[in-house]
Amino acid sequence: MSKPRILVARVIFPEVIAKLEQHFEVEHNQADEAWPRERLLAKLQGKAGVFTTGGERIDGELLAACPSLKIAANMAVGFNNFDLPAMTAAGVLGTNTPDVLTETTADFGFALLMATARRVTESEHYLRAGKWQKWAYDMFAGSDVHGSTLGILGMGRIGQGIARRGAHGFGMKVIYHNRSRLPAEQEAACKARYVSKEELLRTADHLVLVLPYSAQSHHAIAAAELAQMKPTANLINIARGGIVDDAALAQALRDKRIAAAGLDVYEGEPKLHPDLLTVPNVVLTPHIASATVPTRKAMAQLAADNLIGFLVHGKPLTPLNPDVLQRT
Ligand code: 8YV
Repeated sequence: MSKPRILVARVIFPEVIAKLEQHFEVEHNQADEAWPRERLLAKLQGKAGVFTTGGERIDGELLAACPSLKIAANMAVGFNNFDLPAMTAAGVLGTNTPDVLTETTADFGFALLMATARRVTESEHYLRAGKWQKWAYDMFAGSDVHGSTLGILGMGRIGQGIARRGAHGFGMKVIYHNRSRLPAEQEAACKARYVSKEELLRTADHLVLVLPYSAQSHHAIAAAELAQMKPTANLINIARGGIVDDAALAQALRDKRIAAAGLDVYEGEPKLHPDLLTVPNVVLTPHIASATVPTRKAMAQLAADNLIGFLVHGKPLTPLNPDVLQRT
């Protein structure tokens, strides 16, 4: 019997390709660049599965053009690149990679928070530019992390990981806002108190965004929300571009409406709003919150195991629209 055919849309670990090749006939994008949409659609013809990395949009148009497709396996916990209702309607399964990246991503949230609060990159640029000539009482004086108020918007697994680090590691007072309140034992584990979004904005010293992107969370932080924050507050976004209105944020940073920001994700990435590149009080990283070697390997393995689980054994590990399973 011939093996099912799958497409791997981006370069990934050779050992993961080797594993997939045991079960599938694999076509693998080996170029540095993502395929343009038209090329992706052409490559998907006759494929039963696609390994995506979060950058490939799986929507009604693609599904109509690629009727052989049965599963899209995202190497990411976020799946805003999937039109899940359209996938469910077309009988196409979507899978993501939860859990395996939680602690690594929470670590990075904290790294960005610390770097932003203590002006790490701004001071390094100053030093590298040869500008460090003398001591000054206020040179790169930032904000304290220990004992401050940590605000978290979006309290899923990663949000709770950040809360635990803040509460137990840095003695921070943790407040959060989420679509729904956590059960009491989960709140206790990360010493977090549920507050309204308005209170969160008004009282957080460090506000970390960890909510999924959707039409509802689009520009959840825009000019009006930034105006409610303390002028001494720092904003950290490790969630998705589009949750923050980047133009409004750049303006708020320029006007010192808030102290600083640490950003890993951007509207329209990998392009950035040009003003973010010119304001000094922002730490910028290129969407690397989950990027440690072990975690990226675990994510790739889980995406591959979802393809194998579903197409070979009929049992994906982390399905997003399990309704499809009942129908197949
Ligand atoms: C990935 C992410 O880097 O998991 C997510 O949702 O944003 C990141 O971990 C990215 O999507 C590449 O797969």
